[in-house]
Amino acid sequence: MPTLRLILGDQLTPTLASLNGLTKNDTILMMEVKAEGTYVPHHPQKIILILSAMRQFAASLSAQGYNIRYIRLDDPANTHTFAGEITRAVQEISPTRVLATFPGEHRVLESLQSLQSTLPVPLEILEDTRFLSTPQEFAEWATGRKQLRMEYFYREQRRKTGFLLTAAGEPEGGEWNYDADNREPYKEGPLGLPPYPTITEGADTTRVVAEVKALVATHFPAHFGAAEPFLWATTRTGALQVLEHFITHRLPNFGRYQDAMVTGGDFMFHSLISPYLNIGLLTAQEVCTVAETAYRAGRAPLAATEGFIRQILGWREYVRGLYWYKMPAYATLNYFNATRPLPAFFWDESKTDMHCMKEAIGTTRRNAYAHHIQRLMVIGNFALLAGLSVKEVTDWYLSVYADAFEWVELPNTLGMALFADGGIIASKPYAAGGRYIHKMSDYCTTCRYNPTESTGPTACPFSTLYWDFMLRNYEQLKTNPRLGPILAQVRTMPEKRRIEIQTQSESFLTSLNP
Ligand code: FAD
Ligand code: DLZ
Ligand code: SF4
Repeated sequence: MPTLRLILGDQLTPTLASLNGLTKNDTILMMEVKAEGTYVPHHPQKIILILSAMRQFAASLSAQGYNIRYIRLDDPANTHTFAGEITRAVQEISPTRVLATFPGEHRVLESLQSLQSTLPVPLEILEDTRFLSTPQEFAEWATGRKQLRMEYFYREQRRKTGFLLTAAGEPEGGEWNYDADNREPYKEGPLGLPPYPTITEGADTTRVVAEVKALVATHFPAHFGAAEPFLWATTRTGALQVLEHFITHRLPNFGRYQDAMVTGGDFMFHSLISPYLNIGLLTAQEVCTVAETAYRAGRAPLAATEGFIRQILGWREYVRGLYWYKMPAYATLNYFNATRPLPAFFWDESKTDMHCMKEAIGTTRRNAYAHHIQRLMVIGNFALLAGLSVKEVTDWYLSVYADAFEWVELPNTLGMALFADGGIIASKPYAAGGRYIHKMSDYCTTCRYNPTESTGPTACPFSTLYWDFMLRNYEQLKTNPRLGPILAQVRTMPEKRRIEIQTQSESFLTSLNP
């Protein structure tokens, strides 16, 4: 009974559901297709990472004697879509059935579902068991709740999985969440930061990555982002090295500096493992286990370890649950009706004088990476305050980060950063003026703008836009209890001041898209 088993580019895990019960009569289908590289213009490093990891994952299965039908990007018969390649494989191999694992994007699910009615054999879509929770579990948790708050979902996941629990089933140290001990600014400058992890993967990897780089340069020549230096691991071996480097050199300070930003500090104390988790080279279970083991061995403080595990067991699982619970309608939400086109400097940071934006977009271009607070409180905050088009912003995030797959990107961008879901993820918009960025970074000290000024020739655009945002969206925000003190200031703002802010804001916003 030969089965055709699909492995998509973010499903590179040996325990994948569609590989369950694999025999040497079966065929595994892996496809490099142009449509997946262009539905948004992915950063070259993201494409290089995925295709290089796919090729090496296929080679390891092939070395174990399994049949792989591996369609390369430069294969002349390539139809360049998943649907085209699955259909072609079924025609040529005549399997009795096709097995797929639940994909990471709604559009791919739709495409697989429509194939179910056109293929001559059954196509089964199996649960993706690599996550610590299921969409069904999330839906049961969410149904009937007035508010969906990550913290409560996370506590249930802690209880279920046992991470950081005492023998009596209580949270380790007595608290579920140690955020109060975390999140300091960082004062030492980039020289005090840990080095980038050394990744040693061997000659085969070097050869594969070089081949793929050449292919990507030919097939996707105009995409935003530098292909070199390519910093990512493309095998499980390399991904484990990055994880170990994090545990030793970064985890002890992870919580403390989780929200800190410093000029030249592209990676701070972050783990850099999101691309590996998202394409399947690492699993959430093993990453949380390794972090907990480090804590229990006295290698990391509880606050840092809990903060790190919360990002994976809490946020990562929560946004996935929410994505599948709310899609496809979620992608169309636009609470503030934000429609302003993306300014050109999102594709070229030399076109802005805002130092914080230069740093955050610069690391994005160089590394296909920006750390969380750059994504949320610099770029996302700017997009929120400036009323940038939700669709353009979410497409931008989906294309520029090596770890971006819609199940995780969309709730974070549309929900957390842009508040376009009206408060499903966040209880208030993550809106902040220049003072917040000044507190958490050294960016403002070398910026031509002044974070404490919201009007005048050196006013920080974040500070101007912050007040303009509150004025502009007052009606939609006025019932939000968490914004009470700010909105009280908006209500009592002298008219002269309001006009100054609105005039300055209007001229700044007009200058974004000349
Ligand atoms: P660390 O800071 O070391 O965190 C450890 C791990 O926790 C990450 O690897 C990630 O798996 C998980 N994690 C942390 N925060 C989140 C979160 N909010 N949601 C889900 N998982 C989280 N993450 C993605 O994986 N893909 C995306 O496309 C993505 N887009 C984002 C867009 C915006 C606007 C924002 C605000 C956040 C986004 N995030 C996304 C979440 C987070 O910023 C990244 O996971 C993180 O920066 C990845 O770097 P790291 O591995 O060094 O993370
Ligand atoms: C992002 C991406 C790219 C650029 N290319 C491929 C590819 O050629 N083949 C493939 O299987 N996957 C690719 N991916 C990842 C897919 O887009 C990913 O499987 C979906 O986003 C998840 O549904
Ligand atoms: Fe950014 Fe404003 Fe600070 Fe300049 S002054 S770095 S624009 S927050």
